[in-house]
Amino acid sequence: MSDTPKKGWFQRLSAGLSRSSKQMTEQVVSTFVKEPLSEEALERLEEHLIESDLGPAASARIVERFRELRFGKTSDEREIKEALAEAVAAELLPRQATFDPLSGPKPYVVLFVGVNGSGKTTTLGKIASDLTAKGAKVMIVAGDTFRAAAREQLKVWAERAGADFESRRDGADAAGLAFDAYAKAKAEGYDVVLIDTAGRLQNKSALMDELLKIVRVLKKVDADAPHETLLVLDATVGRNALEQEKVFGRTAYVSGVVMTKLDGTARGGVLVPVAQASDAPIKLIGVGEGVDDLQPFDARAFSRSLVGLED
Ligand SMILES: Nc1nc2c(ncn2[C@@H]2O[C@H](COP(=O)(O)OP(=O)(O)O)[C@@H](O)[C@H]2O)c(=O)[nH]1
Ligand SMILES: [Mg+2]
Repeated sequence: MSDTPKKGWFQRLSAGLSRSSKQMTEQVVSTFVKEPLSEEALERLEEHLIESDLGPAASARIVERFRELRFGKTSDEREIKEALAEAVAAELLPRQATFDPLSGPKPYVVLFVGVNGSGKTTTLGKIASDLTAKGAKVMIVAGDTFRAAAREQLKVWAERAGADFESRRDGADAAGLAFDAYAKAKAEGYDVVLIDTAGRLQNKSALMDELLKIVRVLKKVDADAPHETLLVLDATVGRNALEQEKVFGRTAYVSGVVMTKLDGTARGGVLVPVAQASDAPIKLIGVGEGVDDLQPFDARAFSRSLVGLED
């Protein structure tokens, strides 16, 4: 992930966020060019921020900050975008953190949680490939035991990454599998254990019980495990991602958020209210389905790209 050349990944992020940035800045920016700040234009900016899923609270603060940065100035398009990017970055900088499974205890256990379709398995697969490329000994655990297709999809990622794969038959107890796999990983000197989970939200309490049971049995092996619980959220669902954060954030001991599908969505702005609603910081972003399309979250770069600025 972090080994990808910076320019390449920024371009991918920008290409991905171009629909968000168009929606947010195209009309708005032109109303500020060569004009002193007017209340009307500021109001329009606030509306566009809210329409871009940034939410009312963050949008109001961004507009206030933008007003301070721009006060008394007439500017060109670039300066306006710079001021807007700075205002968005001020919201996000305190909500950024790094994911570094190779600097913690071994084996470092990472649990992936989130609703079906959010990108858990894909994110896990990308991380596995990145870690094995760095020479780490990686075990992947198919904790989504309900669907054979889910297991197969994960197995393909494991093979591609050159990671070992632990699974059980349909409907097996996910916690039992997680416990045995972790014990084995410990005995056999693995660096990282990546545990996929089911995401059926039709029965919220059953899902949460299952996740908590997995956490409980992992703690029997090591009280500090799981060392990371990543909540995977899909940006394309817009403000629904906030609801999902509420459901999982409250019960699942989330330590980091991954925002996926920031490529090609007009709703990338939702990362801002999610970052602020969540107790856990944003750690990674997904900008495509490919193995290189997972990136460390960089608040400043994200903000620049969101308003349509280049690196
Ligand atoms: N465009 C895009 N698609 C993604 C991204 N992450 C995951 N996906 C796709 O989203 C779909 C659901 O992902 P999956 O990992 O199976 O979700 P899960 O049900 O949470 O395990 C798959 O088709 C993935 O290829 C991303 O960052 N960008
Ligand atoms: Mg899955």
